[in-house]
Amino acid sequence: ALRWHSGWERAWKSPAPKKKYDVVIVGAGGHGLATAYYLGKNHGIRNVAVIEKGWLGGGNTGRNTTIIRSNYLQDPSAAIYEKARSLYENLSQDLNYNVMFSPRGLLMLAQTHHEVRGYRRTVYANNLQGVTTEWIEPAKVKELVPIMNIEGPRYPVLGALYQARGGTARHDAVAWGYARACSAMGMDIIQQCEVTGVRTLNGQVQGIDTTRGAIDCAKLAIVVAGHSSVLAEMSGFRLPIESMALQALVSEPIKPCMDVVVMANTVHGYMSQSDKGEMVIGGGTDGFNNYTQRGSWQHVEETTRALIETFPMLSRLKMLRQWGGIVDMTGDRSPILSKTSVGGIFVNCGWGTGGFKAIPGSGWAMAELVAKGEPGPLAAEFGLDRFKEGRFIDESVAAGVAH
Ligand code: FAD
Ligand code: PYC
Repeated sequence: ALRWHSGWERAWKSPAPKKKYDVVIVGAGGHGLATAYYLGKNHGIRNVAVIEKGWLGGGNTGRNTTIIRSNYLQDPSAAIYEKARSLYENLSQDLNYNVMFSPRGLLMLAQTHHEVRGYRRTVYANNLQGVTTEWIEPAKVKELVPIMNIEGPRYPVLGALYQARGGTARHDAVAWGYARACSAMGMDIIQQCEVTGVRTLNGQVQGIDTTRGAIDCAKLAIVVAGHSSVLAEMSGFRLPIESMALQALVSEPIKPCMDVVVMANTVHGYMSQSDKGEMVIGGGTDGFNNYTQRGSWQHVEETTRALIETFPMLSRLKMLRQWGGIVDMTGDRSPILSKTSVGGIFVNCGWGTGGFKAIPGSGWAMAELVAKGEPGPLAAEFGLDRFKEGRFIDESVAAGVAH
């Protein structure tokens, strides 16, 4: 039967770069591709190239643990993450590509009294922000996750912050779906093309140098996550970003045993079950800055040890593989969507350990910023000026991942 599997049309074209574009986006991760998509869809700007040094989706977009939620504390965060979550609800239909959005429910466990107070506060904030979350008691947690030990003894489960329409999506499909839609709009997605320099004249962007030649552009969007500081340096400014590896691992596949996503931020680990049956597990970032896209033994041990009291079944599971991605951390754990000191250059970065869930909302807001030259309501609070003004959007608790 497989002999018919030939001559398939490519999902996206692989053109040679043109000499000039209205907008060049560096980075074909989810955020870069979503920015391109909403530039075309919402603003009619289609003379766009997305430049990628590797393969599209090969950065953090293809390395994350696919958790989607919008249970943040501060108003600007709740707005952009909830916009993203609500776009995820219909993304498969919008892109005509199955991104396997699975709003299976997400729990953030409270395992200290401090966390109980913190998450109750988040529920109140979310209710005011129009984000549907609720506080649930231990018995309800046990009902939702029968395999969980809620008794302790070290870290009993005291309740949880529950978002019923949080969940997961297939990370590659999100990148592929956006890429196919961008290509269909006539945009150029250029892979295996590294940006090596940014050309400016009198404080205005002129274009980029790449391993496939020079490309001119009227506007440049830098959307490269862990390499944001590198691109900023090429452009002649600095960013308040630190890069470090975040790791994850999966177990051997087992029969369905947990149909929600669980984050246990005090012991520090989180877990969901993939459609293939693997337990998808992650912990905190590496404790030092680095550009290492790989896993390490220490993390396998630390993360499984952290989760084992709450999930005793983990003690008998074999781990199958592990990996890492380079995440871009800001001091307040909130993203940057901003103009820069160079005319025509915009940055979208700082999503750190939590940007997969934000992809549609971030792309929507970034497209508006690039198209109009000024941020719209979703991006307005996330400018670089907040670091000078001390106007931080502190999400170090909601980020949920130790750093
Ligand atoms: P990327 O997908 O990294 O894309 C940036 C692209 O830029 C890369 O493809 C890179 O090759 C390219 N690039 C870099 N330099 C250049 C250059 N010079 N020239 C051309 N191209 C260049 N978030 C969640 O919301 N939920 C989760 O469960 C979650 N889990 C995570 C687990 C792990 C292990 C990791 C690593 C991250 C996790 N995240 C999670 C975070 C999330 O993955 C990222 O915030 C998000 O994917 C960032 O997307 P991006 O498009 O900005 O970056
Ligand atoms: O942001 O929800 C998140 C997350 C979970 C695991 C890594 N990031």
